[in-house]
Amino acid sequence: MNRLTTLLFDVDGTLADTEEVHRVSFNQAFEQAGLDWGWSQETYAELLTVTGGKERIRYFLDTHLPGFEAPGNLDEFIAGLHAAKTEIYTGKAASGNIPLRPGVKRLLCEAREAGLRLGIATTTTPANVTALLQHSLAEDAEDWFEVIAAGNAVAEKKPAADIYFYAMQQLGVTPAECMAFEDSENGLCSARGAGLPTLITLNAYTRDHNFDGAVLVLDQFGEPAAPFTVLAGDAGEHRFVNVDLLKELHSRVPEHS
Ligand code: XBP
Ligand code: MG
Repeated sequence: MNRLTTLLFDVDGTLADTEEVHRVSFNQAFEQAGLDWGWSQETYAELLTVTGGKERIRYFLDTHLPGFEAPGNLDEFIAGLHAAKTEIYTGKAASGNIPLRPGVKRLLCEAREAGLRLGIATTTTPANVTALLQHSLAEDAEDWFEVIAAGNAVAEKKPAADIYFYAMQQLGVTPAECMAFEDSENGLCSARGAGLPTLITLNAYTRDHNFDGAVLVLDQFGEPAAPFTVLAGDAGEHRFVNVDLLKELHSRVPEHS
């Protein structure tokens, strides 16, 4: 059995409940551009099936505004909107007002103390990761992760497995020594596609997703005084995610899986 050496974390929805902040940032960027496209939570839940902000805007136009005529080149128009949205989002993250989800900071600190390697595998724009880590985790938090695989680092975004393959290649590790942490069906599909055992912490936007194939599905990582709820899988006597639980889950993973 391979030893667990590396933890690979998704960002949006996993480290922090960020999608509401993304949604509001998209809407503010549309308003700034004089567009009345305001995305409701219901619309955004549908659009979240497409990962990547630029791809999501394009999907919105294709499915909701097929007759839209961009002023000039459509790709450039979308890229401009997305850059404005990223500016707004990173400004919000820099305010420190995006809290990490319960147990995230505790688990990351425990993992570092236990000598586990940390990486990030996310679809979001790198600037968003920097702003969240620096202002919600620690000023030097980017240094906690040996690789931050984000956004356009790969050709195909989640649910394709590219971002996880890229992160493992940068780390020089095999899937058998890793565990992935995700919040969505696209994220699970990506991590499983790269052969990674995956722990899910769902959220309001992903509650109804299909998490078949996850090693454990929880409502959150939990804290000693605020235990998690197990929605699928077996956490034994554990009441919050810690390194011992991760090593126990990892030991159960068949070699070939
Ligand atoms: C979530 C995404 C991102 C964010 C928006 O990424 O799919 O597109 O919703 O960020 P993950 P951008 O769950 O993999 O962290 O606008 O920068 O894409
Ligand atoms: Mg996510």
